[in-house]
Amino acid sequence: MYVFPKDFLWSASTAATQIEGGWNADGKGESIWDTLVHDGTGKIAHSENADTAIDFYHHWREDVALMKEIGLNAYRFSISWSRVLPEGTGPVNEAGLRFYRDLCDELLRNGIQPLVTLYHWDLPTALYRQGGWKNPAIADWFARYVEVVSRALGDRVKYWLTFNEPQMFCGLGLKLGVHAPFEHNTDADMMTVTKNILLAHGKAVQVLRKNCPGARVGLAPTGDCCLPRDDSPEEVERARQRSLSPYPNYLMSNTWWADPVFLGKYPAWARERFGEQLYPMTEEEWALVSQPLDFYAYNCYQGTVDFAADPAGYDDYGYQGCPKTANGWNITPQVLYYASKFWFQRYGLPILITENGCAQQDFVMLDGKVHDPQRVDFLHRYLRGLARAVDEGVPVLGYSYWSLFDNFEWAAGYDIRFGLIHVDYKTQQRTLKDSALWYRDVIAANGINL
Ligand code: GBH
Repeated sequence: MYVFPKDFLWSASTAATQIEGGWNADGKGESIWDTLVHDGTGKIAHSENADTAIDFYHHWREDVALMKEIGLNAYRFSISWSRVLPEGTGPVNEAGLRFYRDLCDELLRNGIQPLVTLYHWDLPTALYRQGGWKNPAIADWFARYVEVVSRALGDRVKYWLTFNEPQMFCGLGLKLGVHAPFEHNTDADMMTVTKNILLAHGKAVQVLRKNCPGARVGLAPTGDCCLPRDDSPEEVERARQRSLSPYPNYLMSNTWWADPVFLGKYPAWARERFGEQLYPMTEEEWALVSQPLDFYAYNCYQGTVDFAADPAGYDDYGYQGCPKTANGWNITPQVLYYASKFWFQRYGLPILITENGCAQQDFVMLDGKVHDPQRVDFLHRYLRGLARAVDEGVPVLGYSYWSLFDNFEWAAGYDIRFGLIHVDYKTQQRTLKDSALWYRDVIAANGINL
């Protein structure tokens, strides 16, 4: 029997580009996930795009009713910068702001806390054309955007996340060329980008503290958590050290981002590795970047495990026969336990799991239902992993399943389904999967039945 805190946030997550559609509705400007998909720069599976996605822009009322049916007491979503500021800077699109205001009101009426992500990868194209994250002006562009959003929503939203996974939009988007803007930049450029993102985060936190007194502010990083081969203290320590190292590469690591933000300094390995090449920072800049935050959020999918006796041989391959999700990710339920422990130990803040979930090959069956026992089992095991951390005294504020809906899975298009709610993309028909009903029972019991 597990005891979760009384006010535990039981949530599910989405992101604007992946669900909204309405890519040019009511004055919305374009983002790089519109422009660079339309013009063929990005290679998306089956040449799909996010133009309509699950058309949340027109279905949000019925979709909030589904959240209520599941019993969520929180819902994580992101704001589309170019819906609010079509050119990224300049004039405000009131219709865009109204959409998010109405959504928040509907959530609150249903007892659902909005958890707002300010940037989930959809950079306005107008800013991309001016250099995007490489242009030092972007910290002020972002601060202005956050000013506009927080003035409009500050009285409704308590939980704010500045960035979703700098690891991924830098690593996949600006270094490996897999995500928009599909670029392969040099390490020198990535130093500038890193600094610009850190400063943008810092300025955004300042704006949020000013406009939303009482707000709880963080960001939502990801990064590999390495698992020990057994529970011995030596093994656990080795896995912890590995999780703090520049693995699998520096941009995608945990500490490249978290040490500056939460500790106000470069990770030790970065000095050794980059020396004078490191982005320069003044005392004032460190203070701006590392303002106190209220929690350590974490997007968590799989732990990395050993595949060989070689202690340096960590890999995401797992081990022979390791259970996998439909897109080949390892099923490693203890990762929520170890990650919560490791991050709490290092950064000393309560943990908020902002993403965790699995892809399966779901479809509506002959009986009209979507039976997804694999996802139910995945959720059950992972939540037990999290509960173990709670039992050992790690403060955990909440858990947000990725994703509430099947949706546009970036470069993988629509083949991959992560949702608790199945979406038929031809009809936009929603169907609660068995896992949604199972999650409803867990929420109703506050996890005591896990
Ligand atoms: C999240 O990123 C995104 O925030 C969300 O928008 C997206 O839809 C969701 O994932 C599902 O993809 O790449 O095989 O080496 C997750 C990022 C994915 C980073 C797993 C680490 C390791 C597995 N993480 N990845 S692999």
